[in-house]
Amino acid sequence: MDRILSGIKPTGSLTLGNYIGALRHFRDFQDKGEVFIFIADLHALTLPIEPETLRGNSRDIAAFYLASGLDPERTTIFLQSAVPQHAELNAILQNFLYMGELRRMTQFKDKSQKMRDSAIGLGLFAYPSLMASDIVLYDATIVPVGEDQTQHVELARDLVGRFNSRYGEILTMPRAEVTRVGKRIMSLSDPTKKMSKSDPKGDIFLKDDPVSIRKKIMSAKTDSGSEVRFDPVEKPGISNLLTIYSALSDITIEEAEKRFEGSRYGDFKKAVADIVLETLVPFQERYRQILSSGEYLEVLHKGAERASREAEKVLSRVQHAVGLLDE
Ligand code: ATP
Ligand code: LTN
Repeated sequence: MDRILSGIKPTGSLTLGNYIGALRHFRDFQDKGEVFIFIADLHALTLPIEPETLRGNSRDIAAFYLASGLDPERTTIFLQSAVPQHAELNAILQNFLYMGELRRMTQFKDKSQKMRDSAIGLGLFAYPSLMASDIVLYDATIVPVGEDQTQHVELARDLVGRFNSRYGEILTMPRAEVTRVGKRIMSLSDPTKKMSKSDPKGDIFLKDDPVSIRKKIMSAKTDSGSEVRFDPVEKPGISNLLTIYSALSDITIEEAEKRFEGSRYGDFKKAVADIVLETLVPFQERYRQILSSGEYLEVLHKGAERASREAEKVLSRVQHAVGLLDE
């Protein structure tokens, strides 16, 4: 049976990109194997963040997980920091990743680009080591993520190969699973850039009110010409909206193109806004209700207990393999 694991870091308010690329798929995996979904709060500390913001974001993600249909009876939902084995395993596995390969990580390059060396935290550089630890700690075989995270999963795979060739078959080999449509949703104001919760220009946030969601979509940057056609190079804006539309209506891009053949940009945008709101409005209602009832607290508590029991098994295996005394 597959073990499925993924997480989102509470660095900001979740976007439509997070929803389409990651969150909406988690629920479907519940029928395919044993699912572990966590809030990567330790990873959120890799860039400066206010304590209250971090706490609020973590609560929000817990509520969004439940609102998206994750069933705590079937899925283990927890905070990364509540399971100390993540940090313990990382202390061992970080020795099997090398400076050269960490330096090549696109996310590190993007995030550290505008920073002075003296301001870049070690945790940002070592981010993929903790992420690899998250993955192998649960013997995960499938890791559902958006495209931007596949490089980290590849590195985790390298680490598993390296570790196992030294110590035997100790760690389980994971693979990334990326959604067919919507693996990289772009910003609405600059469709050449990824929609990202820490760079909020032109983003749709899952918490936005319906009026501003519609406004953002209606004023999304489009391209010259008037044809609704998928062409990410010549028509990045329209292509991004087509991707959002197809992902949320569960049809192919070609089908969506056909549906809007001959439509004007304005009518097309209106249809995109309709489908986004149809999806998000009921979702937001569930989210608000879960947050005010506080039911997520009990879920996180039980989740951490269950996760910790599973994590301990792998941690012990690794500690023993590398020669740490375990009697
Ligand atoms: P940050 O801006 O803090 O780097 P982010 O918005 O990129 O955050 P993450 O926490 O890194 O979000 O990602 C959570 C999940 O959402 C990951 O699986 C990631 O691949 C996916 N994801 C993030 N942004 C997008 C996007 N624009 N399109 C599709 N998937 C995305
Ligand atoms: N880096 C991921 C969050 C994350 C994650 C993981 C995802 C941390 N550990 C393990 C999948 C598996 C991100 O930014 N979304």
